[in-house]
Amino acid sequence: MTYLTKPKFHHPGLPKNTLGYTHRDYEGAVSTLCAGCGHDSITASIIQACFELAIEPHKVAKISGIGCSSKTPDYFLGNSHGFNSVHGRMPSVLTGANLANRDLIYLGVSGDGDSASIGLGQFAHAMRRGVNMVYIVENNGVYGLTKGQFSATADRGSKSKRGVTNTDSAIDMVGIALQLGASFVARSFSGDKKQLHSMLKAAIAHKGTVMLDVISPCVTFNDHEGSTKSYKFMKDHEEPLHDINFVPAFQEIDVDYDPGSTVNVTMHDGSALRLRKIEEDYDPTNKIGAIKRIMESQEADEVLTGVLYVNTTAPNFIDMLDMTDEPLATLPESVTRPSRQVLEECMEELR
Ligand SMILES: Cc1ncc(C[n+]2csc(CCOP(=O)(O)OP(=O)(O)O)c2C)c(N)n1
Ligand code: SF4
Ligand SMILES: [Mg+2]
Repeated sequence: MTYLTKPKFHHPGLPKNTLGYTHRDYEGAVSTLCAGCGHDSITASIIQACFELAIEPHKVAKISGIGCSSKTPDYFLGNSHGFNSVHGRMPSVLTGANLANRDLIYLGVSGDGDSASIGLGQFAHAMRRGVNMVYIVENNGVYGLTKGQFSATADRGSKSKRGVTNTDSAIDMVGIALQLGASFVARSFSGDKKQLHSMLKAAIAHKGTVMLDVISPCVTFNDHEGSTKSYKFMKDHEEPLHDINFVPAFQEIDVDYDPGSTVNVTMHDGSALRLRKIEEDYDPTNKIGAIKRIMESQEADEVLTGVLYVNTTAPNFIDMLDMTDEPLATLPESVTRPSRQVLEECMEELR
């Protein structure tokens, strides 16, 4: 089986990555979301990150649920595999695909309603199993597609556009992802392009479960006074932990860094994640410290962003199951199908 997608013919002057692809090769259909929707900025960052990382588009599988956020895989990586599943069920479809073909890069794209409301059970089990994927929650605190009902990530006391106050407490996606066992947990803001873009590149390089909570304002139903997921609220309350710099493995890592002011994390593929500290004492490899800092930020009404936790040695789902090196999807039938004799022996045991 050959995997190479031929770069399409584009204007010869367009910049190319190390594989010869242009930015256009990573784009998708034209977005039908509302102008100014945060989700479109996340789409743009995914396209840019994949272009810069020189990923083969056909080596990516985009899986989503239902919602405006879950529509977005149509707007990026038009040459990749994609499956738009059922509301809240993206994790089980992604897990199944992962079992069948361990060689793909899995991007799970979801919304706060999709993951924290109807899909919370599925989300939890995907996190605790260590499924190899980049799970992105495009978090706007509402069900955008069904016209602005509160989701389970809406903060207690925040107001809907119609003036209703939310009385339930919010689920913090990064807090629960950490407790459930994700090995790379981060939060960003769709309006913070520089941070999101570097974070996405590091997330794709990570082997294991990545959970990215990206605050992504819904300009139509949740961008007003009293919302805690609006552009204005985020501009006023975002509290970045560090400046993120990512150096891919194929680039020579020759930039010096000062260990006093920078945390350096070597990723599985040899690439480097450099976190220049804004907060002196923050250590992204300390899970207990991360949970404590997240809880402190909730108390202080801040929205903490950055790579909150990374563990490059955590076991992942596929390795724990001791799967074959060759993906099940490409093994020949002679290997995957039991012979008649084996089936008869099984039947005999059941008699
Ligand atoms: C089983 C099921 N229940 C309810 C719905 C209706 N529904 C469609 S999208 C949605 C919420 C989407 O919210 P979110 O995941 O936050 O995505 P957003 O549109 O905000 O990006 C709901 C309740 C559905 N499609 N399927
Ligand atoms: S309704 Fe909200 S989430 Fe949906 S496309 Fe419009 S702005 Fe985006
Ligand atoms: Mg939503």
